[in-house]
Amino acid sequence: MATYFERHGALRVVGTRLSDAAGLPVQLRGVSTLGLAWYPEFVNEAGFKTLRDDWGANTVRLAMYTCEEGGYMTGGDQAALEALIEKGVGICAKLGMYAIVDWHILSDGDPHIHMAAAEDFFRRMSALLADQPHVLYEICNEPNGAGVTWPVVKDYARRIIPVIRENAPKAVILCGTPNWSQDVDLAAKDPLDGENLMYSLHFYAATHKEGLRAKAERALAEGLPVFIDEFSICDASGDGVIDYESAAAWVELIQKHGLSYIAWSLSNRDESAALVRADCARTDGWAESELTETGRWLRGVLRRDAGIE
Ligand code: IDC
Repeated sequence: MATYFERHGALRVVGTRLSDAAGLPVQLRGVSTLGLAWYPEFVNEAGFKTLRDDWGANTVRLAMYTCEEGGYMTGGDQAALEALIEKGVGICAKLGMYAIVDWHILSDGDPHIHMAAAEDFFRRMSALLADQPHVLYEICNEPNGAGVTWPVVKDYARRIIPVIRENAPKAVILCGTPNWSQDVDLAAKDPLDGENLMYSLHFYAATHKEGLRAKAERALAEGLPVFIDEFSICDASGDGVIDYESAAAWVELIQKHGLSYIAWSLSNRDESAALVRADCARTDGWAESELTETGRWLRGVLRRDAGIE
């Protein structure tokens, strides 16, 4: 069977929708790694193949923390991290999946803090991956903090996007939004200029409910292309109880608008958001019983959307 990439090829943005070369809407569905520095072993071909064939995923997000422990700017081995991204992107190419290169800011709430490093990173990564049309670039995971307003994020984006465009003029670029990538309504009032740009919306279903869904609806109604490049169904700490009712309401919104969605996280960390059980050491070929509650829920949603069974 043709892979999702074989069927759709290079992507572009048409109106609010992510679309393929022929202009038909596509929906990227998949998982995000946890910090690449922490769980490098999950970037492996057999594991991604399980995600593709058994779960029905068509995309993997490669999350590289900038400032958490062992991050790119906080003592991490930069060459090793970049090699891991290149490895993940290569596996996705081989399997016909899409790959998202994520500059995962978090405690560094203002993306300007490491602006020069971000420029350098995206210049080199986009040069390295220039001829790989399955790659999307996510330029700042979750801007946050007092003063990190949409104009501030927009200023950062206006500096980084041209750097990527020099090498990958048509690649889809995902831009974070203020307040941990929740304030898509602010971006909708004042979007960036340029093509093939989408805006991040992140939710954790037990914390984020009607209020955030309403924001998403407003942004979409105003024509903003929204991409859910991170979410889970527990609370915003990545842990705590799962809220299945809120999760179902989010799935409804996702399906209503054909939004792309990427779940946090491909790891066996002992927390609710992890997809693999903490007592399972496998990095591929997981049995259902080796998945967490979140993992089993996600697999079900992905399989249904992929038309498996
Ligand atoms: C969390 C991880 C957790 C880790 C922490 C670091 O799940 O294991 O210790 O980061 O501070 C986000 C972030 C994402 C968070 C996640 C859960 O993008 O990095 O991961 N989350 O808190 N935004 C909302 C929730």
